[in-house]
Order: sequence, then C-alpha cells, then structure tokens
Amino acid sequence: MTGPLSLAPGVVLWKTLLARAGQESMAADIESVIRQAPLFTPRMPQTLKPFSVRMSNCGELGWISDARGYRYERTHPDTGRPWPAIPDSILSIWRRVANTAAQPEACLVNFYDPVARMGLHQDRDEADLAAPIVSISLGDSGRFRFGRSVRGGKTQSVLLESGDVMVFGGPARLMFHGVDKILPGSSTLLPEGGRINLTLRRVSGPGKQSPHGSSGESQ
Ligand code: MD6
Ligand code: FE
Repeated sequence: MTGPLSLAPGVVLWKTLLARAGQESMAADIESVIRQAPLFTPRMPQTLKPFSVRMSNCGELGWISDARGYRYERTHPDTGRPWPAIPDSILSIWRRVANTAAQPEACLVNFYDPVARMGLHQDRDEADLAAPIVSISLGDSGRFRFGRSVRGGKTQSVLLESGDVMVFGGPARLMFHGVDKILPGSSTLLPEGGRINLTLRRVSGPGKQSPHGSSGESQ
C-alpha cells in the first residue's frame, strides 16, 4: 500500500489497499455471492447487443440492463431472488475510503474474461450523486480510462491491479470512464483467470434511509 494517490480532482487511487490474503478472502466471498446470484449477461437497451462483461450484484439493489433500460432492481433478472448481502470484507473497504456515514446500497460485480471490455460511460442511474463510488479490482489487471465530464474530452489511463481500490466522487462522479483492455495472466488470484471489479454505490437520494424491504419509496 502506497497511500492514496490523487489522479484527478475527485479520483483517488489506493494501490494494493488489499494485500494478497485480503484479496483471497474477498475473492472467496465473491465466489459465494455468484453461487447465490449467478453471473448474467446484460444487454444494451436499444440494440439488445450483449455486454462482453458478465455481471452480478450484492446489496439491497442491483444494477441491470435489458430491453427495459438501465436500472436498479431488488431481485436477480434470471432467478427472481433478492441479491445476497454485501459481504463484510467489502463493506469494510467502503468504511475505510468512502468518507461518508451512509452505507452502500448496491455492489455491482463485473466479471471480465480476457477479451471483455467496458466502453466509455457515465454512472448516472443513481439519485444520490453526493456519495462517491468505490471500486475494488481483483485478479488480472485492467487498463482503466477516464476523462473529462463530457464525451470526447481528453482522457488518461491507469492500470488497475489486484487489490487496488479507487474512489470516484465529487467533481469526478459523472466523469466518463471505461476499461480498454484486460491483461491476461497478470495475476494468479483467480484460478481461471479474468478480472473482477466491484463498484459500491449509494442509489437512493441523500438523506433517505436504506429502503430495507419497505415498499420502495426511493426515487
Ligand atoms: C471497471 N468500473 O473498473 C469498471 N464506475 O471494471 C467502473 O465502471 C466504475 O471503476 C464508476 C466508478 C468507478 C468505476
Ligand atoms: Fe462505471
């Protein structure tokens, strides 16, 4: 761990915040999440083109994308079951770096095989843009590109390696970003290879309580 590096206003990178043992126990926790909530293939709402990244979620709310659009749902699109709880190993990273008393409501699990990538996008399906997004990387390294708050602005890229944690908040909260490339074989953490990225988010508006199974007053 080399302490927080400020990459741009609102973008902070904690290199190897998780040492190998912490990465291993978090990978085991994610494996258990995926056993309960299997990876699904999201599709672009208009074209129905499948994403190359497969996804799952834990937490009260999970992000999905299909013909009905991008949105948060309380249940898995294939199994219909509620998402599993966010494991403590992941919550404790949020508490260390998010700098807010609020708890995350959603944890999106992205799984990249060696040829998967994620196009430039903004994360703006959340009503609460005051809270940061905390991103945790496990397994193979990924080249993460981020840039200005408008499409077409200048971008820079950074290699996200296993155990790295990035915080995206404040002026960076609506910045365009994506993953250009996975570096196969760059980590021995995941036996089958690939990269896992976790993004922890607040979803409902600031000041609202977590919905906790009530009738969904958020948004
Ligand atoms: C990834 N990350 O690293 C994709 N979004 O695989 C994201 O899309 C992301 O890292 C919002 C904030 C931080 C992120
Ligand atoms: Fe994103």
